[in-house]
Amino acid sequence: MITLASISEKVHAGERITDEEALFLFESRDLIAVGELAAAVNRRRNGDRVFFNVNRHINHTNICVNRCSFCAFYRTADQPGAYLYDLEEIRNRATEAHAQGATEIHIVGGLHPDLPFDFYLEMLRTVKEVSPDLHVKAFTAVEIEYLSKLAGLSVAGTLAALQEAGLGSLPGGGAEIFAPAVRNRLCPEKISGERWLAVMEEVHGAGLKSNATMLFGHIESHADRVDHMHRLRELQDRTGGFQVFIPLAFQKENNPLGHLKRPGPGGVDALKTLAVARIYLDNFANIKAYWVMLGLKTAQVALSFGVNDLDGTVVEEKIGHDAGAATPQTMGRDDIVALIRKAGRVPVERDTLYNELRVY
Ligand code: V47
Repeated sequence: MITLASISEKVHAGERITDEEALFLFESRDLIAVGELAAAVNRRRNGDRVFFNVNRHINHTNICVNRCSFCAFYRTADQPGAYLYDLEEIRNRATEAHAQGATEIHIVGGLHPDLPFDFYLEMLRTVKEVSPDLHVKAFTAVEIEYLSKLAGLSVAGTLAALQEAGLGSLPGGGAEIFAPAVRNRLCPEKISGERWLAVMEEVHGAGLKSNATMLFGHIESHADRVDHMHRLRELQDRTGGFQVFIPLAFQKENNPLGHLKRPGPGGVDALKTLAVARIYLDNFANIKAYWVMLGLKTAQVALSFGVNDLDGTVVEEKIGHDAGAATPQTMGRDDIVALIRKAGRVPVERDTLYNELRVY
């Protein structure tokens, strides 16, 4: 019989937990016990250290051919509010970020119906021209698949061209929920979960690191979350290319899914999800609390529930804020350091590839 004690014994012995055990943890009403177990796993790996980075997000366009039901960000080209940055606007943002000490530019955007492949290469080159030291983490697996069609190249060929132009690693977006029954309701036009994973396998095969996300707190079940993490753990066993797992808390405003009276996850659900992820994903080095979607207070408390990474300064965030996120657009380096210190932990500034830059 599965009990909290039997799971705890396994985890303390360094053994991997099963899907059934992960489900048991999700269904447990003992949030504190689950959190303590996750905190113990994290303490063993990372001690008191909590990572953050100084970064800037650039969402170059919100024009998108995929009309995902959870998304408040996308527009069709003729809708009010549709936008596309030109290379000058990209350069200005990268220049500003570099002046503010950013080490990373995080670029993702909609699947624009008629930009040439060259635009994407130019975007990367533009950032690298601002400073070759800026790491460009860009394009989800969904965008990579789209770009490969656009370029008429294989995924490997597309990645090689993007790398040549300055691509440094990939963010983890577009994963949503892999289970087909849910995915078909969330984003029927998006590539399948299997394809997302296959593209990431090629990304890792090309020697690039990536992140992995899971959009939670909408129509998915606990079993769907376990299935999602199962597929990630399995791929990670084969490639080791994922740097961090990032559960993204669903924001409910201005999107059809929210209008179905889906309120998004509460604090208890968010903390439990991060904790179960820390316990289950034994081959992931880092678990990130993305403060933009979680809220600052929940993100801070998450540091006692297995989390060792808070993302970064962000600066300009549209995807969560268009969907009603109540957090600020940005946090200064000092704000993040204070937030971590006030949780009794040690702030460590990292670069995108998790090299330590400075201990505060
Ligand atoms: O794929 C869209 C999500 C993702 C909503 O890799 C929403 O370091 C909540 O992936 N409520 C993009 N989430 C953002 C993302 C990300 C963010 C920060 C760091 C990293 C990283 C990756 O945002 C999308 C989608 O899953 N999203 N709409 C919404 N209403």
